[in-house]
Amino acid sequence: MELLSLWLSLSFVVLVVEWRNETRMAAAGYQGLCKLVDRVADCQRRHLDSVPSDLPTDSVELILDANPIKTLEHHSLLQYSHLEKLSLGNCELKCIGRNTFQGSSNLDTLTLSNNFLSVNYTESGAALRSLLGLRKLDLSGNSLTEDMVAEMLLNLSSLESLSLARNAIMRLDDTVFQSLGRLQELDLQRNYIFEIESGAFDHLKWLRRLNLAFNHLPCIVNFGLTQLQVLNISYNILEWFIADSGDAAFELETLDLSHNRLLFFPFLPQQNRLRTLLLMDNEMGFYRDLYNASSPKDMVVQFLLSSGNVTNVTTVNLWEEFALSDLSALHFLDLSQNQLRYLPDGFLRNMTSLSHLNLNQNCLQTLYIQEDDPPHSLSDLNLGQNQLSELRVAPRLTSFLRNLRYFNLSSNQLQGVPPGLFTNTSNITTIDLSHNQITLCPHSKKVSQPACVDFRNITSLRSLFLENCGLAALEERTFRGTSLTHLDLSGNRGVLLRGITPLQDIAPTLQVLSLRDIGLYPNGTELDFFGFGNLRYLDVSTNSLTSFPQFWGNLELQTLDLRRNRLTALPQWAGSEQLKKSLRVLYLSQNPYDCCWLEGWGPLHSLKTLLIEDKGAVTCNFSSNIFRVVELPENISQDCKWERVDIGLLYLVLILPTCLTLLVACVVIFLTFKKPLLQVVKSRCHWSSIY
Ligand SMILES: *[C@@H]1O[C@H](CO)[C@@H](O)[C@H](O)[C@H]1NC(C)=O
Ligand SMILES: *[C@@H]1O[C@H](CO)[C@@H](O)[C@H](O)[C@H]1NC(C)=O
Ligand SMILES: *[C@@H]1O[C@H](CO)[C@@H](O)[C@H](O)[C@H]1NC(C)=O
Ligand SMILES: *[C@@H]1O[C@H](CO)[C@@H](O)[C@H](O)[C@H]1NC(C)=O
Ligand SMILES: *[C@@H]1O[C@H](CO)[C@@H](O)[C@H](O)[C@H]1NC(C)=O
Ligand SMILES: *[C@@H]1O[C@H](CO)[C@@H](O)[C@H](O)[C@H]1NC(C)=O
Ligand SMILES: *[C@@H]1O[C@H](CO)[C@@H](O)[C@H](O)[C@H]1NC(C)=O
Ligand SMILES: *[C@@H]1O[C@H](CO)[C@@H](O)[C@H](O)[C@H]1NC(C)=O
Ligand SMILES: *[C@@H]1O[C@H](CO)[C@@H](O)[C@H](O)[C@H]1NC(C)=O
Ligand SMILES: *[C@@H]1O[C@H](CO)[C@@H](O)[C@H](O)[C@H]1NC(C)=O
Ligand SMILES: *[C@@H]1O[C@H](CO)[C@@H](O)[C@H](O)[C@H]1NC(C)=O
Ligand SMILES: CC(=O)N[C@H]1CO[C@H](CO)[C@@H](O)[C@@H]1O
Repeated sequence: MELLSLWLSLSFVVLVVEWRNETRMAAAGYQGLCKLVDRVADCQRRHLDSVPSDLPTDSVELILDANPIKTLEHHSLLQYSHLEKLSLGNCELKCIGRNTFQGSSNLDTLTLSNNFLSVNYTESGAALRSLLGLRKLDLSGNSLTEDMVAEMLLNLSSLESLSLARNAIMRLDDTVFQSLGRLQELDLQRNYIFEIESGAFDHLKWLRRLNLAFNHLPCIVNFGLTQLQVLNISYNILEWFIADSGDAAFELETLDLSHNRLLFFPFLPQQNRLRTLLLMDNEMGFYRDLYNASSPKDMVVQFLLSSGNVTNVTTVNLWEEFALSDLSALHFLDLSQNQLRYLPDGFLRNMTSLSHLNLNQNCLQTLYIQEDDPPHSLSDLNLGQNQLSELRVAPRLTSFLRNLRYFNLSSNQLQGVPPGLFTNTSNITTIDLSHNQITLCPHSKKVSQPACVDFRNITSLRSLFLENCGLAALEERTFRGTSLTHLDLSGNRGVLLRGITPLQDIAPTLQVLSLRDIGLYPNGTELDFFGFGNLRYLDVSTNSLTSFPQFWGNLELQTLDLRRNRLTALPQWAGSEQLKKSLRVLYLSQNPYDCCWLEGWGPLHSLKTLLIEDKGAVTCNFSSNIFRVVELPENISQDCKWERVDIGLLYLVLILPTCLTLLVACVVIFLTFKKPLLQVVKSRCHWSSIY
């Protein structure tokens, strides 16, 4: 018995091996143009004008992209009856013969993107109709109109995923997709759709993902696709988005309405599962403050929807509708680049799962932080580029913002932040206060400065951005108790007036340091980076350094930015072997280098590990001309040599004639004035007229 089973299993192994190697043999025997891997024939870009007939007949996937196959003939695929995937993208395909797929009953995925199937869509459509098991079809980029699409999609009832992106569809009526009862994913982006008739998607009972991005839709009214999970209508010209006002439960999880012209917060389904709501780059605002709260009747908009002789009226209350929808599942809300001047009272309160809130680039003027508003779940809050002049916190609020990790307040008009704003933010890692006027709290507690900011002891803080904050010279211990890795102090002139010691507390952890335009001394002596063992990126551009800073200690910089200083000579790397080894990227341009002081260029340039990012822009001066260092004429360095070696001689040559002339002149003058004397002497001594 055991013997029998052993024999059986052995023969099974042999059989399997033989079967497996049969296919390999077929592949091994193949000598054609294509690449064969595991029953996949890859024939991309082989200049084929028809489907090769010498491929293994049991191939399951055929990739024929980018070949000039203008028509697919009836017989082309006959022998490949195992085919499951066929890709014919970018093939200049104009026509698929109607019987082409008759033997391809296993075909599951068909890619026909970027062809010319609009030329003979009747014939090609008839061909598709024989694919009874097709699940995935890509017809993107074929210049198809809605009528062509309607015909080509007839009876493709097995389709689950369809791409019609980049075609010429303008309207959708209720016949186009009527046979696609199993469709789950539909991509219609980059067409010219300006109208969708009601009922166009009614047959698509299983549709989960719909992409209508980059079309010309002016509004969505009575949106009722309850089963949809992802809807993308970004980059249209939507002014309204109004969901069915009934209380049907919507499955919608992701709604992308960004880059439209919405004037109001969208009227969302009351019951939904929205997790992601993207409303970036619209023209939204809240308008309640323009009206008297006592007269809510003024805030009603009525929509007249007419279809034939039937006219429906939809009445929308601009404030209440928003309030009614349940957004308790919302995680991600992007309201950036809109016209929000304020957030309505309690706007965020019921978004109890909200973790990311982006209000960047709006017109917010004040923000009032109250109990549960914003919700505790918030971890990323971006309020950058608003007009915030005041940030208020409800009194005795202690536990707010406790999950906050990222807080961006850059480019506002803040003069300070509420005292203790950061005391409870125990998870915060990133704070951006750039482009606000702030004051750092002084050490002595006696001086009371209510609006000052204190970063000390925020142990979780890693990245701090304080560009252009009008900071005075840092005191010592300003960052004590933090483990900052990124620090930006750029644009605060004189912030390191007392040297770099205020940064000593964070020296061991600091990795990225920006000291752009802070008025560093010309000689850069205060840049003593001893102990900054982890510093990898240093920006000292836009200062007045006249010589390459001496970096002491074992600094292992990888990126160094020296642009816009007053350097006249290139770095010589003396005493910084370490730097030479570690440095990967260097910026040098916009310095007044002297063309005769470029000895450093050769060695720098030849360092294989170093990239001089702005190499082409490095210039130098020679006798008031400006040259690009990379294309410095040979004669200039000659001139420099000559100039430097013979400089003494030059002076001598220049000065000697002058001196000689002067000397002669002196002698002449002397002799001229002394002549009478000589004569006197002569006359007195005329008795001894020896000559
Ligand atoms: C489409 O192809 C069929 C079959 O090849 C042909 O009879 C018909 O004339 C073609 N139509 C056009 C518009 O090219
Ligand atoms: C579509 O399929 C139905 C039956 O399933 C058939 O009656 C009809 O003729 C088909 N239409 C086309 C255009 O093939
Ligand atoms: C919506 O479509 C646009 C264009 O393809 C894309 O950039 C964006 O990421 C999509 N949105 C979502 C949420 O996937
Ligand atoms: C709002 O109501 C107050 C009194 O309640 C009134 O004085 C004021 O004029 C009203 N403003 C507008 C714009 O109607
Ligand atoms: C008008 O409303 C009725 C009932 O709510 C609805 O069946 C019909 O489809 C609507 N018509 C339009 C054009 O929205
Ligand atoms: C609309 O017009 C059709 C005929 O065109 C008529 O039968 C129907 O009763 C009309 N409906 C209404 C609501 O007037
Ligand atoms: C927030 O939710 C509570 C109860 O969950 C509800 O009573 C209240 O009306 C909601 N507020 C808003 C603004 O939706
Ligand atoms: C903060 O937002 C501004 C735009 O408002 C952006 O430029 C900056 O990179 C953001 N800061 C951080 C740390 O992401
Ligand atoms: C915030 O920190 C607390 C402990 O300090 C931790 O329990 C919680 O998970 C953190 N939250 C996030 C979002 O990291
Ligand atoms: C920071 O914490 C240390 C010890 O935990 C404490 O001694 C010091 O007073 C704190 N400093 C500030 C400014 O809170
Ligand atoms: C560097 O410049 C500053 C101010 O110009 C000066 O006080 C300091 O003595 C200079 N240090 C050296 C070493 O030249
Ligand atoms: C399992 C097995 O025997 N595989 C063999 C199939 O044939 C190739 C050569 O064509 C061998 O390398 C494999 O070991």
